[in-house]
This record gives sequence, C-alpha cells and structure tokens, in this order.
Amino acid sequence: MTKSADTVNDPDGFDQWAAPGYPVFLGSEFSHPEPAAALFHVLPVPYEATVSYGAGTGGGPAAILAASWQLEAWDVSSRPTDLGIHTLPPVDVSGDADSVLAGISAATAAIVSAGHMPVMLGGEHSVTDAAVQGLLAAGIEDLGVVQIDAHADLRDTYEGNRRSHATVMKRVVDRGIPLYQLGIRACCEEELAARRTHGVYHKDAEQLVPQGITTIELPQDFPAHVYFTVDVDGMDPSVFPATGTPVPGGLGWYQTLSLFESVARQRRIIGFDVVEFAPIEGFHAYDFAAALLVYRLMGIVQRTRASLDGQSAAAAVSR
Ligand SMILES: [Mn+2]
Repeated sequence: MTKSADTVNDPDGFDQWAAPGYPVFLGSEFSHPEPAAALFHVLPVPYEATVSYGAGTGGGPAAILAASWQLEAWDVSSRPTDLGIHTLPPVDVSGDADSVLAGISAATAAIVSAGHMPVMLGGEHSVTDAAVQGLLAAGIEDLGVVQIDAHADLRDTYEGNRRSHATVMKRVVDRGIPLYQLGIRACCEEELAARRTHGVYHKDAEQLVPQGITTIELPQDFPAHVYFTVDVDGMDPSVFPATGTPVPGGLGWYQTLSLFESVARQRRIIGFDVVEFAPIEGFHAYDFAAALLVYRLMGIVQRTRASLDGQSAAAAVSR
C-alpha cells in the first residue's frame, strides 16, 4: 500500500514533532515513542554551501524523510522502530558557515548528552566535522571516524575554503581523531600526503570492489567509539547516481551495508550520517534508496548492539 506523508493521520499525534516540509522519519508507522525513549534521533541538515559540481544536497533530508514513509518497519533482518526513532526539526542553515556548523555541533551534543544516537541527514559533507565536534563537546572519548566515500576529502583548503565538503576529513584528522576510509577512488597527491601524515587507514575502491571485499578488520588500536559517515557517492553511480560528484567504480548496495556491519560488529557505533544525497526530480527510486539506506544502517546498529554489549560492557556508552 502506498503511504503518503501528506495524507496519513498519526493517531498518536506525533506529527507535532514535524517541521513544515519535514515529515518525521517513518511517520507512517504508529508506534513512535516519546523522544526521550527513542534511541535514534534523526537530525535533518539541509546544508548546501560549498557544493563543487552538481547541486541539490539541500533537498536531501526532506526527500529522505518523505520517502521513509514507504519503508517497511521490518527491514528483513531487524526492526529498528523497536528502538524508537525520533525526528528533530531541521538545523537552521540560513546563517553563515560558522553559525550553521555551530548549530549542528550543539544539536549533536544535545542528542548524545541525553543518551541518544544522532542520525544526521545531509546536506553536504562538511556537516560531518560539526557533528564530530558535537560528540567531543558531549564528552565522548576514544572516538574514531569511519568514512565511506568516493573522495578522500583530505585537502587542507578547497577553492579557498577550509570548511568545504572536500576538506571535511582533514578537519577531522586535524583534531587528532583516527580515521578509516572505505571506497575512496578520488584522492589527489596532497591528500595522499595527508593520509601519511595523519596515519589514515584506508581500503580503497580499487581493492574493495574488484575483490568483492565485504568485511574489514579494524586495527587493534582503533578507538572503541565510532562515528560512521556515509557519503552516498561511495556507492557506484549505477546503484546511486543521485549525488553531486559521482565517480565510477564504487561500492555495491550490499557491499556498503556489509562494510558498515563489519565495523559495527567490532566497535560501538555512537552516531552516523548519510550525506551528499541530491534528489533527482522525477526519480523517486533514489529517494527511497537513501531512506532505505538510513533505515538499514539503523537495523545494523540494532543487530550489533546486543553482541557488543556482551563483549565489552565496559566500553559501552551510557545506553
Ligand atoms: Mn564524496
């Protein structure tokens, strides 16, 4: 049955959380708990300031939220709605870069401090460093970042900007945060040098894709807490072309999910984002794919949490 974000009434009244133009994630399911009881706190960030090629990432969050109404609660392996999904109002992106990024950091810190898991919907990739700042502000220690992406994003500046989507991972490693990159296939010499300087771990597309690699082993000393950033252009354009800077030779759908899961089985995911989705008008298949990606990642978090709790309760964050 087709469910419409415009026409379905929520008998529990949880549409009260929805901002204009921003339906709540999976609002078609009627079992939304109070925000305080929801693990996943979805943060829409329609930020698009430094896009260098194709535009449209500002429309990403609203398209994902609308398409999420077509999802099934059972994702064929798990039921993330059981952990509770709350959708926050979108971050105000009307100001200058400083104020927007500060707003993202504050929102992320508030989510984590209250014991929830931020699920940020981009927006361009520069939002990720702001989320990482928020995690640090909330007192998260022993933090690493894992990135799925076509691009290394390790330039120090790009078109004169230090807070560009093309420099975001340089800002992260500049904070001393360990980084593991997956699926990269666009990496300039400056970025190769940055990888060496900062000891960035990586399994690039040229290795992962032809060999069909679906699991990785994190280094022993990789941090216990992982923030996972998924740039949708990490996937192959044949799978997911709705992005500003597509590059051939990317990850498959199941490969993307498997790599995320292999990390989630080894370390505690404390938040994740899906960024750089640029909806293509008339191609709702990609809106749905992006929404399903977000939901499947929630499902992986759900499935892996229990086993991690058993392994190392001491390493667990508060929830
Ligand atoms: Mn990218």
